[in-house]
Amino acid sequence: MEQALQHVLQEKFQKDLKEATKEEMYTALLFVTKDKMKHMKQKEGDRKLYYISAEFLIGKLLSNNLINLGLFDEAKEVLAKYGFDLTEVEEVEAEPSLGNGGLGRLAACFLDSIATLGLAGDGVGLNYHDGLFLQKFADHKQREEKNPWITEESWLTRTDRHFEVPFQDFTLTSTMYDIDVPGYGKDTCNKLHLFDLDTVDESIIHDGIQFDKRDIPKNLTLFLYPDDSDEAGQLLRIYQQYFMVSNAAQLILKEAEERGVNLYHLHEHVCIQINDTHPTMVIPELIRLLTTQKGFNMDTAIDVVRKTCAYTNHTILSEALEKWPVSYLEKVVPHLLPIIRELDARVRRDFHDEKVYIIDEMDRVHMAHIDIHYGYAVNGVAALHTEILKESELKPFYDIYPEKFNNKTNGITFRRWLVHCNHELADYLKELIGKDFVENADSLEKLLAFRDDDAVLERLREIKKDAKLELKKYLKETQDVDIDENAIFDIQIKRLHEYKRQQMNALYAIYKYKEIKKGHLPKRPVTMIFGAKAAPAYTIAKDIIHLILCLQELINHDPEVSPYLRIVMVENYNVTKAEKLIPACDISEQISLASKEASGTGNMKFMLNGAVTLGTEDGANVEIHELVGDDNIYIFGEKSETVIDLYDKAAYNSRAIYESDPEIEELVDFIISKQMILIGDPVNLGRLYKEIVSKDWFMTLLDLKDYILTKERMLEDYEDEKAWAKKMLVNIAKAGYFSSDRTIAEYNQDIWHL
Ligand code: T68
Repeated sequence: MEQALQHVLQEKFQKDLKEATKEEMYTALLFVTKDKMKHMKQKEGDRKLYYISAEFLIGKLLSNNLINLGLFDEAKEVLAKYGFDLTEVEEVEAEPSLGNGGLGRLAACFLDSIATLGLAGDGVGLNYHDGLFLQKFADHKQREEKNPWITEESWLTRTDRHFEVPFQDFTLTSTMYDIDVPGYGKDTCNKLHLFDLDTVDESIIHDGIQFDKRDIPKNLTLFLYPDDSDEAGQLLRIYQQYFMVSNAAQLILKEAEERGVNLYHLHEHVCIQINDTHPTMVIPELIRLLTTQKGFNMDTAIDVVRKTCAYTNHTILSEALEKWPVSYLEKVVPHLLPIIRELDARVRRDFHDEKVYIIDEMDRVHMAHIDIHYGYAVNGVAALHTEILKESELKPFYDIYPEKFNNKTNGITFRRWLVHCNHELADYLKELIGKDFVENADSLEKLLAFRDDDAVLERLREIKKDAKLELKKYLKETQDVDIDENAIFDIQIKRLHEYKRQQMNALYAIYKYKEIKKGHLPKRPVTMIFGAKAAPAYTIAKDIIHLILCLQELINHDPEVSPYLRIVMVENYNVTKAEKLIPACDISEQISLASKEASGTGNMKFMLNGAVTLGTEDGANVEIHELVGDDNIYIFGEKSETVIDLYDKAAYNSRAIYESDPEIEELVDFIISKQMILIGDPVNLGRLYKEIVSKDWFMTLLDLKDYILTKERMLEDYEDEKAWAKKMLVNIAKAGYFSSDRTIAEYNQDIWHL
């Protein structure tokens, strides 16, 4: 390592290890690591997986690659010898923000696990130059800025693969870039293939993240999901999706032919996982290529494709289920329409239920319906979610194809979410139970033997305290905020969405503020930490951010209150910030309206790092609850059956709750109180107030009181330090089930058969 670094520094910068800057040292590490991976091959296998996804939220790669290659300790030592701190050197790396949230991060965890299990599987996606926008706060509001992450030297390697992608008005030539994906402790390496266009022009971006949405050759891979609130935005999304899948389909066929595969047996050698509906057009595209270029007839092409593709559903929110107007597809990819119409005609011939048609009476194409009819497997991402798909959202399909439906409860990679982000805890666990858990997550259960060991419990608390101190330092340096490491850290970090109910947590802050004002002081201070980006066109989500930022201003500057309660909204929440926040958390907020959060994966990361969940019976919280038992989780709120019933009967009435309960009324009214209006914008606060009182689509007021009571009980319980440390221990010990290695082993066993 020392020689290799020395060599790069000499060659590239004519410098010695002693003289290098942090930036140069980072580049040297990048080169050495990339060079090592260049010589690693993909494991040979009969069947190869292509995981197609519009998002891969991979995060920074240096440490993770070093860990997986077994080079981390050595690199750290060499750097230390020359006065460098690896953590600081890593700060140089820009985070590739190629995803929105859970779905994209899941894809990244999956790539890590696929490689670690030694399976042949590559990711396929797009190389967005600016990824997701950079969030800035100004006037207590979110501003969006561009977020370029590609530097001259990066993990991307330009390849000489190019494909022609035909659109209605022009044909574009793609370039494929690769990022290596090494498995932990393996000598093989998979790839993430990211397609791009050489003509993309970052200089067309102006005023934050504005650009001409119609200039496709210049804008196609500029941003991850640009604002799709208008027609131009939606058309751009279709351009992006088709570009992604046409490249994927051409790559898959080319690699199959290079491997000598008889395309009539494609399904025996290739498997395609469609991550949500964004890559659905790969189905008609493959059928088009097989019939127009490879001599297949329609029946055979459909049959082969059906046996090749599998689909994962990540949401039941109907607004997130893609339905493209036929007229839009006509404008962008008219050559796919005859195929889509043929697929629809076959469905109409076989089934007489319009709920399962592909093209509806409003002439919209239901992308998920294509996946379900013309794929061989459909999975949800947590037990409850899959049950809801089978019993309500996708029931008509489940009735037709019960054998296609299966559950794959999500997971997270322990390499990033424990070994990398929480060295101190990982090292201590290795000392206690051996290092086996890094690859064999179930062995974390060995920790249970220490549940009554005072020294172990004490050490777990110390480790938590250290992580809190680290976070305190980080927030001071990056955002100039002061927090108290002796406070309870209560954290909600995830995309801003009404169903995730950050607004309910904000109403708790109002409750606590008022209590403290009345002289009811908590035994120990509480620090409420939020991190969330709102989609640029999602008005109410932005209003909720405004509410939180105004509360932060009010509470942190009130000398009577701030010694007991603080609010911190972390700017530009991303993977890198998650890695700092999660180890420091005491209370993990997982408070979505039951039935709405398909799984959640943040809940798993927090648990693994010894936080205790405050949550509803939703998504994977249900499974966490089953694993840790009633004593080690705090569950509140209505259950999913009740919620679904309320929706079915249209029986929820937030105004009735508001008007009949003076305590709730007082909290909600505070949003538009004089003090708040003095700080904030009456338009935003007024709109949010009105939304909650007169609509409250995600039933905040329904669960508010139970939430407050449960959180108060949790704060009380925290004071029994030993009992709390035991809860931490049980959570860590039981987190093994949520390793993405387990999830991927199940995908392979039940769906992929690699
Ligand atoms: C998330 N979905 C689920 N979607 O919300 C979460 N959607 O419960 C689950 O744990 C996670 O997927 C992994 O399964 C998303 O993150 C998106 O980001 C998204 C993006 C574009 C369009 C629709």
